[in-house]
Amino acid sequence: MDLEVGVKMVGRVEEYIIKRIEDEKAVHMALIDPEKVTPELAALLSREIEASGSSAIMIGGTTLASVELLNDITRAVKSSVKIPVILFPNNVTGISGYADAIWFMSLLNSADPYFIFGAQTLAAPIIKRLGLEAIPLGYIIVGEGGAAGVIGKACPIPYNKPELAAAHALAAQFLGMRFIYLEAGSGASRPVPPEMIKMTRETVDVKIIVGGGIKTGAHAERAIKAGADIVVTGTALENSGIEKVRAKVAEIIEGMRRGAKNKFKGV
Ligand code: 1GP
Repeated sequence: MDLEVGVKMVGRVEEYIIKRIEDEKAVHMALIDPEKVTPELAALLSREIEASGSSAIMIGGTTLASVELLNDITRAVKSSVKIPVILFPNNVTGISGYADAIWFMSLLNSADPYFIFGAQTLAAPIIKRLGLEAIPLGYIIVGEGGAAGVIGKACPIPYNKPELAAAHALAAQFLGMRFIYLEAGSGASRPVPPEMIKMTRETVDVKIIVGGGIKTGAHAERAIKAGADIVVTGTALENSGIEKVRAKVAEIIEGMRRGAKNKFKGV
């Protein structure tokens, strides 16, 4: 049964993401950490990333505290590419009016209410005032968790407890969130295991994003094959440098395409 909903909740960037997932079965997003690049480098990198077929640029970093720095980087990226620029905030300082949208995220397995609903309450009026599209996202930290786990005071879900990740994701879906992010932590030595992605996929209907420690086409292939809709890479692109970033994104996207052709086979 279709229901008429009075308020239009889904904005242009989200519609674009959903369309690309429907068309391509696997979407790549590149993460740029404002603390690791200059505006000039961010502009060059994002052009290369767009040219190699990535669907969006995400901007954020776990220890980011300078709105000025974020604004400089976001402005440089936004003026360099046509694909959407989506903020990936670590705190209320992760908001910039130069972006197209923001992942409006709650760290579901934090022990600190600030990261579940506190920062969001402070941020919401700013986001509205800036006219940013807010895309609701349940953020779940698993495995090593990295710096995001420490800063966000997460209780990371062990890799051998996929049912806990799936239960968190289902609770998020019941709360109305439209995306789930399984996060292993930036630079994680082991990406989110396929079994955890698969169980989450079998449990929820919302879109699943996977990131943290995805460094190769084979890693990306495994994540998509297990049921991820979106793969995010940051560290692998940073480490490639400007000369090799185009080839690295292409390798990851090729892996994702292979994964999309073999979805759910032999996971
Ligand atoms: C971190 O999931 C993202 O929040 C990306 O992780 O830097 O390991 O690619 P990497």
